[in-house]
Amino acid sequence: MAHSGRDIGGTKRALWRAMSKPLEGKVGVVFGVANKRSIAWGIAQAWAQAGAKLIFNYQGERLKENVEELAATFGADTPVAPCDVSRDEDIVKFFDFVKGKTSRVDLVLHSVAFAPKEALEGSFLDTSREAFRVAHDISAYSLVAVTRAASGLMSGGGSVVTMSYYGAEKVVPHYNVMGVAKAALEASVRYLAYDLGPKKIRVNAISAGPVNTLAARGISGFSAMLTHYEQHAPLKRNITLEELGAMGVFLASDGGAGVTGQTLYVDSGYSVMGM
Ligand code: NAD
Ligand code: 0WE
Repeated sequence: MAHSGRDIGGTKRALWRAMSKPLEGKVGVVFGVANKRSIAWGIAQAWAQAGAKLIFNYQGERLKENVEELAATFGADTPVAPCDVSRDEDIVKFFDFVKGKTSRVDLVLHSVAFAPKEALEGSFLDTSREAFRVAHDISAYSLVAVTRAASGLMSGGGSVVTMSYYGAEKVVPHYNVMGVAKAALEASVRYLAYDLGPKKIRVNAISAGPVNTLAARGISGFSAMLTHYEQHAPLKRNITLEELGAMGVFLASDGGAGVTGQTLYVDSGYSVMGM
């Protein structure tokens, strides 16, 4: 009786731990924190809360202090290193740094996008060859490059999560070449899922409703978009970083074990509307 009582206690504790810390023992690499409003920061906080140890990139010296300060909230020893994803040599150096900190990676968050500002202003028809190239390089190809580099360290399988937006499948005025790049990103998610499935590495995208971040703030008419979602989305409100974090934890954990190649919407239901 005393013996079985101890066993049940141990089983209960293990169950409680699995439920409250679903990412305990996992190591994650996070790309795309610029500041505390970044979607990457929202998902990183949820991953850390769920028990994961994290390693962060920052894009350039301008963002170094920001990211170091945020990362340090998970402990002063949280690794942070530079990586501009448009540079192959940066990606090699960054993953050499990662290898110095951990022998295995389980999770990757890719929360990076960029198009030259002028490409998000006029009409899509006027997109230059260079703006098209840059948008696709940084916003879509970088997922392939980062996933390939990380997959060498994902010996126990894992989960790769990237961020998309509805402009990938429907026309959102002024999203322009970013919409085309997000379509390439979502297709890349499917092909990567096929290639990496045999290694038990899952690859998925979260398609987020509008969030007031650095990348969004520069966009003229962005606050009108937030209001539009409040009026027209089924939930009649905008989404939160916490809700993106919760979806990030689901995809990273065993809850998402059968899910790969997908684009999952965290958009207050906006994308189901026909009018
Ligand atoms: P953000 O500005 O906080 O994050 C964008 C990040 O991309 C920054 O950290 C920036 O440093 C990084 N980045 C850009 N070029 C880079 C490069 N060459 N190398 C390395 N990093 C680079 O804005 P965010 O809104 O959090 O954007 C994150 C992701 O979420 C993007 O993929 C964006 O398209 C997507 N998204 C945003 C919204 C929104 O409304 N904010 C909605 C849906 C999807
Ligand atoms: O993916 C994005 C934005 C990504 C982005 C933002 C910028 C602003 C600064 C990419 N490149 C740049 N380049 C810059 O110079 N979103 C989903 C947010 C967003 O951007 C829009 C949107 C929405 C939503 C642009 C036009 C219309 C809607």
